[in-house]
Amino acid sequence: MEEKVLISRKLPEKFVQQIENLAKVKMWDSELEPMPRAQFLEEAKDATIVITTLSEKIDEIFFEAAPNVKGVVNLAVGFDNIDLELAHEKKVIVTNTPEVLTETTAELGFSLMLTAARRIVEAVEYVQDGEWKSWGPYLLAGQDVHGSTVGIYGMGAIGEAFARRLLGFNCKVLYHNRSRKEEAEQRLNVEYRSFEELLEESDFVVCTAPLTPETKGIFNKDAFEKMKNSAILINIGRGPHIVENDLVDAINNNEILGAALDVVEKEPIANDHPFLKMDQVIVVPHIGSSSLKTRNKMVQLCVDNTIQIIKGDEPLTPVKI
Ligand code: 8YV
Repeated sequence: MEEKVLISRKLPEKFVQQIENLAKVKMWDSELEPMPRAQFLEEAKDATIVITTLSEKIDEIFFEAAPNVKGVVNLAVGFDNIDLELAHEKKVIVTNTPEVLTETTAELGFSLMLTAARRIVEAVEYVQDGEWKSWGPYLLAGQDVHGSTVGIYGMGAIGEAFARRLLGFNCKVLYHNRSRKEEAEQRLNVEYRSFEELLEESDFVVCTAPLTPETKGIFNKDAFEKMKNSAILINIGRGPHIVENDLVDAINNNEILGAALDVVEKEPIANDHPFLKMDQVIVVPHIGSSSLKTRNKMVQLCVDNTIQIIKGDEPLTPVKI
């Protein structure tokens, strides 16, 4: 059967060419606009492999619409957009982009932590608005990261990369993970805590966990009540980890100090979302892995996985169930 590859987002020609040598390629022509669902399903009809982003839901309806599909190549390390069990049942290979984005994503998380702690966004706006009239002893006084206690929720590769960055900051680093990682505790000088203890003790809580039914909504009213009033929440995991109304209330009621978010429940965020009116909340548009080098590596990994699947070989980074 002729291989037909559907690419749901416009990618640079130098990558696409590598697939075109082996298969017929159809690619959506916009980099920023996602492919409309109906069109995606229509184009997927005769595809054997689809290269997808987090914008495409790979669910029962997709599999019904795409009976010939044998590979779903996701341009992301996370795969919460994909019904993995169903893919497995249908013997469809799923791949993701681990490792290549670990350091870049941790770096964004780290910048969000520093930015929120030192109120950089407010400070820039203050200057831009012409409000800088004099020096003040407590002008835009923020929080120190050095010497603080940082709690990492989710000690996977990105959690570890985050902890590694903290080694130079003289912080006490706590973590919570599904399973304890004793070897990492030694190597990274981090201490295991229950989720509740982590919330109670941390000045900064950083979510790097994957989204699962167990982690969805874990940062809710109960969690915010346990956190310090001076704590800042950083989310580089997935939006639905946080119950957003509860976060708005927690900040407005001074239960926690603020939040810095790379991800929100519904992306893109609505223009009238309450977060956007709050000085204590920083939102960036899901750019965790967005450095030029890393995005190129992610795309190349997708190309390599696609080529492996076309050739009938084991892909480089399959998502195993
Ligand atoms: C990306 C991500 O920013 O890989 C993931 O799971 O969330 C990030 O790398 C982006 O979602 C790529 O589609």
